[in-house]
Amino acid sequence: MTNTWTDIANANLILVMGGNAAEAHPCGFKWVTEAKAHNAARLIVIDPRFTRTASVADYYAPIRTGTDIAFMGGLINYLLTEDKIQHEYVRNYTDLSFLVDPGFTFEDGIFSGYDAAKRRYTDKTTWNYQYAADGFAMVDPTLQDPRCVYQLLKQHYSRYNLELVSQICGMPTESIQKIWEEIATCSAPGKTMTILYALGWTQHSIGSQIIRSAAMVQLLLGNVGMPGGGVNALRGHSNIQGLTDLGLLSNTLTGYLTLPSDSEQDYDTYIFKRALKPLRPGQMSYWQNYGKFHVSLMKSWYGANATADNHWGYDYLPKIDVPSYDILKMFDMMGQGKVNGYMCQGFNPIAALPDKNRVTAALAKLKWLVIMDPLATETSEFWKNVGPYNDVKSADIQTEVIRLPTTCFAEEDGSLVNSSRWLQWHWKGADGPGLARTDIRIMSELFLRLRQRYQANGGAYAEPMMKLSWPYKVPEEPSPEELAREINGSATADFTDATGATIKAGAQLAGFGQLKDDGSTASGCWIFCGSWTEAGNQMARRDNSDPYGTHQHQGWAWAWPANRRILYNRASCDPQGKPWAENKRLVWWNGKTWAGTDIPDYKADSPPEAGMNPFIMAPEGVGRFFTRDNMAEGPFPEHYEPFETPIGINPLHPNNKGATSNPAARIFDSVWDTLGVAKDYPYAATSYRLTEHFHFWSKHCKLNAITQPEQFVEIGEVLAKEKGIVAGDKVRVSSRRGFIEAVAVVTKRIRPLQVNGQVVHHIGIPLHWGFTGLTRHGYLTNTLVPFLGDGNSQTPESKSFLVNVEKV
Ligand SMILES: Nc1nc2c(c(=O)[nH]1)N[C@H]1C(S)=C(S)[C@@H](COP(=O)(O)OP(=O)(O)OC[C@H]3O[C@@H](n4cnc5c(=O)[nH]c(N)nc54)[C@H](O)[C@@H]3O)O[C@H]1N2
Ligand SMILES: Nc1nc2c(c(=O)[nH]1)N[C@H]1C(S)=C(S)[C@@H](COP(=O)(O)OP(=O)(O)OC[C@H]3O[C@@H](n4cnc5c(=O)[nH]c(N)nc54)[C@H](O)[C@@H]3O)O[C@H]1N2
Ligand SMILES: [Mo]
Repeated sequence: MTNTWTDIANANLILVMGGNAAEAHPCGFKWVTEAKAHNAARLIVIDPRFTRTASVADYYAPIRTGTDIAFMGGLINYLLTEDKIQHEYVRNYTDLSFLVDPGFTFEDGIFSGYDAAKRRYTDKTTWNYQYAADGFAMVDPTLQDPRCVYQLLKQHYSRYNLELVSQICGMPTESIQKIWEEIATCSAPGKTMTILYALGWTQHSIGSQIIRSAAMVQLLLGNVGMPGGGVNALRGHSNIQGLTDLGLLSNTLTGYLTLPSDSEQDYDTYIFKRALKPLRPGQMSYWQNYGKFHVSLMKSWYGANATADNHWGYDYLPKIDVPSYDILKMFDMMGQGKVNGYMCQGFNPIAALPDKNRVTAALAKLKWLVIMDPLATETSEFWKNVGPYNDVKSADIQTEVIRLPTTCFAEEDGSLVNSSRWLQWHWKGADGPGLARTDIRIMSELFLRLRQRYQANGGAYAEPMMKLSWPYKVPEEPSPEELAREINGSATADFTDATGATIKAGAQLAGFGQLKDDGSTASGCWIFCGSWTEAGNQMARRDNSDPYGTHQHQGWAWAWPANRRILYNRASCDPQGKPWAENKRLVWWNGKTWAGTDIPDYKADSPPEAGMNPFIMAPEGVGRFFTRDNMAEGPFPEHYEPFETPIGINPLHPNNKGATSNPAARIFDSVWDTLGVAKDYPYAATSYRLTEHFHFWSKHCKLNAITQPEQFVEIGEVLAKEKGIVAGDKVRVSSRRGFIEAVAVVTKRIRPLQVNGQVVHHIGIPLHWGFTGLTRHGYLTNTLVPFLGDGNSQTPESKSFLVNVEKV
């Protein structure tokens, strides 16, 4: 989230689109209720299904899955043509005036630099600004130059008119018009809209670009950095925010530092690129400090073994030979027999990943599979024949499965990072049962034993193992407190910080501003620096007072970065440092320093005249409409159809020339043959969760199993009638990849949509059942989903695929 849960109470308009917060985030949703009750806020919900969130909305409109860019692109067009933008904000705080490279083009849905054979943009050099001789990007403050971002943006979205958006989205023009008008009112400085989204946006082959299109709308309205504004990802698992923060993706290090690639064997090359060196004149971006964060990380991991002479242990870091080893890539390799063993920790891939049969076949190629989980999951029994629910030939599967039972979060102390970036300490409720051990214990013992073997037998490159610092009181089980203190970081030598204070060796650091690149500081994750200081464990704070009445609650837990609750909050005031509106005060320049009810996202003593820009993580210092080369599929979001499209064409290119689906999505060669077409599978399916279950594990819990005991699918009344299906019938839902059978729930909540001259029906498929646990056995929903994903995040397209439905 750019903002925080509690800040939703400050919104005037709440757009829930691409999520179902009332069911998937019921606790956080109370801040929506709060905004409605005490701020007269209005709630708009856009979802293919009339959800529980929709049931309390002021306005609801249906949308065809996978078409949100068309809606947002149309909205951008509307805001520009109706002149409903926050002028001063966009002029000062965004890239609208920047001039773009003359070679940058866009034709038939494809930007310049595309290599059709490789299915990706191999040349992104034109996705850039024009630079003057002095090194600055060229700008045209009048916004008239045909190469300025404003003109290119206008041109790009001029195609997205009301009629066409309605044709693509299947949303009536009156609904679209009404929602656009209402959203446009939030361009007034005293009014803000917040956008809440989750998987209804991410789980598409164009997911990342849907989210960008929302960010663009919020920039046009001047709603980023504002109380009650922002683009807010409601995250999933209780600590999934912590997972990405701590660098558990295959290509990242902690705090969004990145792993070197194969071509970066040289340390200086690695640091220079990331610290944006050589710096352009006037260049911003806090990433200039990359070296300090990285050296401190290496000191944290390798202690005295990380020295200036060995480039802080740079050679100990793996160098990655592909862009990433994401789960799609790993399971594709596994399917090709290129993976011997797999450690599966707190993850149930045959239930969670797309195309269950493909995933099962991949697991069957492993020599060994280790499952670390409190429960006996479907993945740990993937080899077992469970009738129609897991129809495998056990005798053909030779994979050795080893289970290591773990405790769960309630059986240990520790911290969880929520969607608001709050690190909240929690305390153990009970000891784990039986032989269950904490994940920390299992991983530590594994490490110690591996190291012993390296010690005894040597190995190809033993240093990264042998040199790792392991300073814990009980080496077999470091305590959560020790780890949390280490992640915050401490001084490794006496030094004087920027404020002139002397920091003694061994002292806990107060914040990432103290980090150094000379080896005198260690910090396991720079953005967490400040969470466990000399003043103690900040994550354990539970002061919920709100002294300014602004819903920022600075004393509740600790938010990264620097306990700041709203990111880019400098943008909440005008260039002179005065809040855009009295009722939206957040931070301001008080004549001497930046102050406010949140921690200013800014150098405290840099006066407005100094002209520092608010988007401090970008080299330009401004919000970007034109992302340059950061995205896989281009600088502007463009609507592409789901890979399995119910209408067969992209209505933006009715002559069928150009791109139908995302030309830069993640799709492997062997997957094309597993895709279905509308002739055989006419219905648009989407999968989702229910309040009563958590993925695939709450079915092991009796009370949850009682509340939702049996697998069902949702079918609209009109389609049900056409198919002769009545509520309670058993139906078979099939895709090109397999089928499931479930009870039909016939509902008014899913309506047929008029799309591009035809009727599109949606089928709703909850995802919680399987062949283990206490509910009735069911089929894994992911039997149906295609094995492909977004080109940036590699998130599978679980929200838009094609199925057929028949009564059994
Ligand atoms: N009770 C419960 N809560 C949970 C979870 C759980 O399993 N159970 N899981 C947690 C996790 S890990 C996550 S990631 C979150 C997910 O949170 P959500 O994303 O809110 O959950 P989903 O149920 O997957 O809902 C997505 C909604 O998006 C809609 N949708 C589908 N396609 C589209 C589309 O193209 N456009 C639009 N506008 N909407 C679309 C669906 O109809 C559905 O209502 O929930 C978390 N919370
Ligand atoms: N079709 C379709 N597929 C989807 C989705 C969808 O909407 N549609 N949603 C996707 C999303 S957003 C998600 S997050 C995934 C969820 O996919 P998974 O994360 O694989 O699903 P969970 O059932 O939550 O599995 C988590 C496992 O962690 C175990 N666990 C709990 N606590 C601990 C612990 O402390 N230590 C260890 N080692 N294990 C623990 C649980 O027992 C459980 O088995 O599914 C994805 N798949
Ligand atoms: Mo998730």
